[in-house]
Amino acid sequence: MYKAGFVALLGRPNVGKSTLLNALLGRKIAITTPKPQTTRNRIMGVIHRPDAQLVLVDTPGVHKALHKLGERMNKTSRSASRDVDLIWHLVDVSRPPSEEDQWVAGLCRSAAIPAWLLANKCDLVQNLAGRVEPYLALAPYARHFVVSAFYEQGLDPLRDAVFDVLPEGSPYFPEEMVTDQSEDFYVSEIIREKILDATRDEVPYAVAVMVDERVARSSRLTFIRATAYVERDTQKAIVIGSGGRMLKAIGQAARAELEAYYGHQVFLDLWVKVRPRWRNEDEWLRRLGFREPGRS
Ligand SMILES: Nc1nc2c(ncn2[C@@H]2O[C@H](COP(=O)(O)OP(=O)(O)OP(=O)(O)O)[C@@H](O)[C@H]2O)c(=O)[nH]1
Ligand SMILES: [Mg+2]
Repeated sequence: MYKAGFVALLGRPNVGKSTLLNALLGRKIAITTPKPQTTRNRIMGVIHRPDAQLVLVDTPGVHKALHKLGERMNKTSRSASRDVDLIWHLVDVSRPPSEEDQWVAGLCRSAAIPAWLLANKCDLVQNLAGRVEPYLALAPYARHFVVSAFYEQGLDPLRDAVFDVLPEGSPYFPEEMVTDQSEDFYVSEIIREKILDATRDEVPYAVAVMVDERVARSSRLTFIRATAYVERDTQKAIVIGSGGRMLKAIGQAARAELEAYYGHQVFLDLWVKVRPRWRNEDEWLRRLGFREPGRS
């Protein structure tokens, strides 16, 4: 009997959804940073077993949207919650529930799909039961698991439990497929991750990265030209830094990770440009992979 199914990772920003996705897959497909609202798109990761296929769906953190980008991100999470067999509501158990956690609980309820509570970052707390209780009060979750995605604690029971409940069915994706994201998207995300790591305040939220060109110049060298867009000249000056030092450091960090990914040399030609108010621009959001808003 073959089993296959989808599980959506839902939660407020920064609780560790993408870290958990990477940990369960055993490789990095989604970027993670200490800054909230890191993930902007739905990212699928596929785990293959001889008798089963589990499709994990990482989503943007549910938050109070301040512009169209935020609205599209929330909508992405909302619609991802409807098309799955199971929802994992991830929480940061080292912090008390917030209004955003209540919204996520509401999403789980309205999706009418079974949901489990995943109490993440358990490595940060002592009195676990006391910390989990307020979260369990948010919604009648069928089960709950205490995990540390970062330190990979508690993942085996979770894995066993989820493969147990997968519905019978044929595989959704071919055996070699690990993620649905394109190569250019992955490359742009690695660059964005390095920009998020290097900047603070409003800059991380105002950055979008697009790959303009990516070619294998030889079997040992990939050439990539990419542009980081920000909304203001002041943000551009921050990303470039004095004497271009910040941009150079960002480029070096991204190149090092891309070289490890490709297993050969990468030449990264990284530019910074201003695109005022792109976070409210439909055409731009479409280019970044967001569909036009429907009525749902
Ligand atoms: N101590 C600790 N830190 C964790 C754990 N899981 C994730 N983190 C950290 O929490 C931060 C946020 O992790 P992400 O995986 O990016 O969180 P996310 O829920 O995907 O965030 P968004 O994409 O913004 O919604 C990162 O700095 C992670 O290293 C954990 O189990 N323990
Ligand atoms: Mg994320």
